[in-house]
Amino acid sequence: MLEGLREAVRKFLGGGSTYKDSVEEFIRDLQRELIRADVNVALVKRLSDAIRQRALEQEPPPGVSRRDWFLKIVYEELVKVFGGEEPPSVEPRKVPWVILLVGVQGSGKTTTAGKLARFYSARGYRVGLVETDTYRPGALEQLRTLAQMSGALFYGEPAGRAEEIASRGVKELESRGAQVIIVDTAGRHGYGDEQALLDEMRRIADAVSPDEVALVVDAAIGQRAFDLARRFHEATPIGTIIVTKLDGTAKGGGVLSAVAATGARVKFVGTGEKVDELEPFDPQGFVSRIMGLGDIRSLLERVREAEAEERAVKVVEEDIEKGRVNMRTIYAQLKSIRRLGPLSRVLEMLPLSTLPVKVGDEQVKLGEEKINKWLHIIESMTYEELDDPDIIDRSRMRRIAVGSGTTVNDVKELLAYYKSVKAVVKRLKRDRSLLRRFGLQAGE
Ligand SMILES: Nc1nc2c(ncn2[C@@H]2O[C@H](COP(=O)(O)OP(=O)(O)OP(=O)(O)O)[C@@H](O)[C@H]2O)c(=O)[nH]1
Ligand SMILES: [Mg+2]
Repeated sequence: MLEGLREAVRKFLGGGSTYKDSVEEFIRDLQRELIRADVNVALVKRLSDAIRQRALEQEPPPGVSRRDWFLKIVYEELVKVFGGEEPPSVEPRKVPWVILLVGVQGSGKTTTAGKLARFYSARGYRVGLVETDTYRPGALEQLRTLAQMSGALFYGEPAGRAEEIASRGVKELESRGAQVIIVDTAGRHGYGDEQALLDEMRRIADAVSPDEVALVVDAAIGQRAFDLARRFHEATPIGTIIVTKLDGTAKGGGVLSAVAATGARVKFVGTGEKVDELEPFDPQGFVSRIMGLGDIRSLLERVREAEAEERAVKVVEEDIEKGRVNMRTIYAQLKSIRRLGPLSRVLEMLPLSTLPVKVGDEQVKLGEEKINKWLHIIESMTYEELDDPDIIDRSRMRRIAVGSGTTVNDVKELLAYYKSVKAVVKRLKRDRSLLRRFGLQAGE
């Protein structure tokens, strides 16, 4: 599903045509892939517009290429389409946690009941399964076998009213200590229409007051899942959605985006017939996978680091402007020097790091090694010391040196550097013309 997206990402990162042309080409590839996966056309249009607009309006932080920045935007917009940032919680919030599985015939309810039993058993819960389907011959035995395979408790009756079986089943399993109880329902009825199914579902829900109603949807129905989920939701508020058979269709993108568009959450996806082929659905993981996991992970990491640096640089700038320098300022400054290297924009803006600093007779050169050592030293300081380094006396120096695996002399050297920076900043603050010359004035 959406296999072509990975190729489009690779092509885009590879360069070739101009940035603008590449963006348009990528958006076309993306649209084609999404529509092939049965994602709703209006949704695809909205997504493309959002991506294009952000790509035009937002500038990458320093150190991030425009292509990386663009793909980060694509990633974020796709995550929104497929369900948002938060992976859904699969943990029961009370005991017993009763899950009612509903869905049309053949969607995979009974199979999923078995998979859920296996999933929760593996997490250490005592699980119970209830079969209420008396229409489908063999349903009882199908689920009993699945229960045995995962060591779950089982309750079922060969005939009777579904809501009464459900009610007796939940009570019985609860008394036997089940912590997660999964109620399977029929997809096929004597009357054979959807209304009969929805009515029965409502009666069962009234009888057992489930903590979660999970709609089981076959991925092959694609974007039609939108209307299906809505109809079920009107009958009984659907808590979550489980998409099955994602392994067997190209329409996975359609079903996942359609479900997200209803506001419901996809909690699990089924990826095969076997009892362990069920996984919690994580929109971020899903989007990373379709875009090419390795590429996207490292790209997002690069952008995140650059953004953190940009914030650090802002802190330094603000502190300098206000004439307020403490060890946190030094830390932020050292970090930005280390990451961006001497030729970066940051250093041009920060006269401090280019000023020769005298400590005793030796001139301090801020080499990579020294910066790392100093960062360790600062990390060993208390909040009090960070805010007011002047309180660091001989005994505090010893403690900090031990804590950071350095020597008292190293700590002294850093403190001397701090004092010289502070002095420079004071001087800069006094001399506003100098400040202006270095472009550090607010608003410039
Ligand atoms: N490939 C694949 N097949 C699945 C998956 N989940 C279920 N199936 C298959 O789908 C078919 C129907 O599954 P059931 O669990 O019996 O469906 P149901 O919703 O209980 O059906 P009714 O009780 O008749 O409404 C079976 O052949 C399952 O093996 C899945 O995630 N992947
Ligand atoms: Mg069934």
